[in-house]
This record gives sequence, C-alpha cells and structure tokens, in this order.
Amino acid sequence: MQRTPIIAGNWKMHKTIQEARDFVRAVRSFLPGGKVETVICAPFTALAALVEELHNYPAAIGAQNVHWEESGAYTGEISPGMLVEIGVKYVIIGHSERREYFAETDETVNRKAKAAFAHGLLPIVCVGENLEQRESGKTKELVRDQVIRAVEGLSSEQAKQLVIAYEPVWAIGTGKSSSAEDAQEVIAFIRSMVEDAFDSQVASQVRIQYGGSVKPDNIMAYLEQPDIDGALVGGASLAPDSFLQLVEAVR
Ligand code: G2H
Repeated sequence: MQRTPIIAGNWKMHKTIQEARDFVRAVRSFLPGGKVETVICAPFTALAALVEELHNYPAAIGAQNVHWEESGAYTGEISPGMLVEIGVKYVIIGHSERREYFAETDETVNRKAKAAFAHGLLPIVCVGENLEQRESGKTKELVRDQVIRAVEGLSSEQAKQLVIAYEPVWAIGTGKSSSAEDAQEVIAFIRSMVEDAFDSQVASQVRIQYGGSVKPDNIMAYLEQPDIDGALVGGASLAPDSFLQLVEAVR
C-alpha cells in the first residue's frame, strides 16, 4: 500500500495572524503537491487567515486541539464543527504538552478523535513515552495502551484516515531526537497494534509520523524508514526556509 507522506508543522503557541500570513505568503508558491501532503497546525486565532491565504495552494490547515462536544457551557473550548466551518481539515489530539499541562487523558483523546471524525475533521493523534518509561523498558506497553485507547470505537473507514504521530516525550523540543531505527521499531509496533485493533488493510493505510526535534538535516533518515510516513515538526516548522526544506525532503 502506497501511503502519501504527511509533513505537519505544529506551531504550538507561536505566530500572530500577521506573522502567520507572512509565513504562508513566503512559502506557498514553493509547496510541492501530490507526493507529499503538507499541513500547518496553527493557533486558533490564525486558522481562518491561513485557510484564506492557502486557498488553491497544496497545503491543509490543522488546529492543535478541539473539544468533543458540539456546543455547550465549556468556557474557552472550540468544537469540531467550528473548525470545519472555517475550513480546517486536521486537528492534533493528545499532544504530550496537552497531556502534561492540560490534563488530556487517553479517554479525552478518544472522545476527541471520535468527535473529530463525526464532523469530517481528521485527527493527528499523538502518542509517546517519557524518559522514565523509556529507561524502564515500558515504551511499547505505554504506546500500545495509548494507541488502543485512542482508536476505541472508531470504524475501519475512520481508522484508515487516521494519522498517528509517535513523539517520544524526551525528544520534544530538547534537540535530542530518537534514532531513525528506534523510531522505526516503535512505529512498526504501532502499525501492528492497529492491525490487531482493526485488520491488515487498515494497518497498511494508516499514516504514522515521527515527531520530536525533527529538522531539515535529520528528516531524511526518518523518511527512509519503511513504516514512517512523515513528521510532526515543532521548532523547525516556524521559519519559512526550514519548513520548505522539510517538505522538500520527501522524494
Ligand atoms: C514535538 C514537536 C512537534 P519539536 O512537540 O509536535 O516539536 O519538533 O520542536 O520537538
């Protein structure tokens, strides 16, 4: 099964609306289409402007969080329908920073993933172990739990469209990246978990990215691995030049 690699920038809490507009005006004419899917996951305030700026260019827009309810008394939250209304296509769910600082759990990740699909929004579900879990040999156990709980109740059709980002927590924003071989091993394991939860067809179609200190000078090693279908990139996605180099690394 040929999977289209997906390179997604996760801007986290960076860029005003004007900065976001300036960024995409600098990169949009150079974005390759077809062989790679390009996504920019921006703060909520910049999403509508980015959708407008990228109209007719080969890039999709993603949010970095979503609530599972359609509407209601949830002060400060944004619903899937609100994101779809402005043209957002993807949403990052369960990033380790949300798990750590905002009490995101496997249960809320699952609720959000189901709600996203119900509205036609495609989730990028993040999983990954912290340093202590890695050093005590619990990486696979932890990642298996996160993946199985995230996909509970999804249909096979939904699961085929899912993107999973394997992001070892100790590699996020630290400059320390997992070796491509280690990332491949865990990502192949995640694919086997998807096969157990669904079937081999779903497992061969689900896209699994690596994330954690990916940069233009190390992305190729990840992309060369058979089970790694792209990258979720934070810091190195913030500057136009480096973002373009990441996208262009897909051959
Ligand atoms: C991990 C990643 C983006 P960075 O959080 O999701 O960030 O590339 O800065 O490690």
